[in-house]
Amino acid sequence: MGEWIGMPIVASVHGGEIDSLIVYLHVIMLAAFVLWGVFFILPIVRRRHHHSAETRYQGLRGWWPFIPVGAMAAAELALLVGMSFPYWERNVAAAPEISDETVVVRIIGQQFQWNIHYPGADGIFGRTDTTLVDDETNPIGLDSDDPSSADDITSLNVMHLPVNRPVVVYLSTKDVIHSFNLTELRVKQDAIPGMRISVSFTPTLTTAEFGRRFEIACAQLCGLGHYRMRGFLDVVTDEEFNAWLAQELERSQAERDADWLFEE
Ligand SMILES: [Cu+2]
Repeated sequence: MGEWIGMPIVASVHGGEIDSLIVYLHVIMLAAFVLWGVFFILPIVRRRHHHSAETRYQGLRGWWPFIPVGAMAAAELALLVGMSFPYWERNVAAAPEISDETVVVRIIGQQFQWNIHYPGADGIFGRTDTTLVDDETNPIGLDSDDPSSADDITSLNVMHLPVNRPVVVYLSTKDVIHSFNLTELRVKQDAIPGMRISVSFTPTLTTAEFGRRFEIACAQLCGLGHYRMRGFLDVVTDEEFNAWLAQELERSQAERDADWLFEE
């Protein structure tokens, strides 16, 4: 439906619903524009044609203007109660459902990059600590002494996700407010200091089908380097995803080993 008003292609399960809401809102606003236009212009035209008409100062009389006003209010209320509230309840307010299928990722915004953290094969995120943060070697402050850290994967500005599997992102930020935005997946969520916010979605279109990489944009002006706070999302098949995880694990571990050698 979104293509009617020039929305970008939809690449997630919930995206169509968001687009319908936006389209309905535009239809209502168009109706309001036409209705109010007529409402204001009609008296002017009538006045021009009836020179004998007297100006009345006591304001509008009669009940008929309440019809369009009431209709408009009813349409907006229907959209809010019938579509927005149920959508919010299902997709935003409800706690994320995590099954064996679910891919869980932490994303930590920072001026001016997206740090991406996968829990690895054990499914448990290693401990992180702000005192361990090193902007060059350990931007998320992963604790190498925690056994669950050993298979964790950290990646900078590049996220991979398998197609058609539910994703839960735990979004946080190291400094100011950022906003995690995947336009084609209709995902946009502020990252707020001191909060861990979950975002759920299911990608339905692979990067290959889309024809180019999905862009992770920061949708909140977050400082001088905001324009370059840009990452990429590759949606791939399950096999490609597992191959990428294996390769990234090797890279992450090699990088960490190098850092530990350096520290000694
Ligand atoms: Cu930002």
